[in-house]
Amino acid sequence: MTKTVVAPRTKTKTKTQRPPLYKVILLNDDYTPREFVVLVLKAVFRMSGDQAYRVMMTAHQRGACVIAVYTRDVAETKAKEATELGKSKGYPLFFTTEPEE
Ligand code: TYC
Repeated sequence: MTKTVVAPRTKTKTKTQRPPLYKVILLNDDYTPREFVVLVLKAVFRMSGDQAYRVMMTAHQRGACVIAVYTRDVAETKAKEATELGKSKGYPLFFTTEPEE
């Protein structure tokens, strides 16, 4: 009887591990001036004036708006930084984070 020799698989498949992403969400409130929200979006999230205005208006009309997705650390730091900017002026402006499905 002849034996069939099967060569072992030698190729390794490398799977890139990507970190889970988190959404930063802007919440509407009745007190923060629109221009201030735009200013914060431009400063913290590096948006253009146009982008920032549209995001602000979406939150204003719908109650909330997803701004961007980042790794957990970056999302939490930016949300905190932006919320603190509002707080420093006495505004209730609030940014939160949520894991992306
Ligand atoms: N609703 C605020 C106003 O009428 C403006 C505003 C928009 C505040 C979006 C927060 O996330 C916000 N002055």
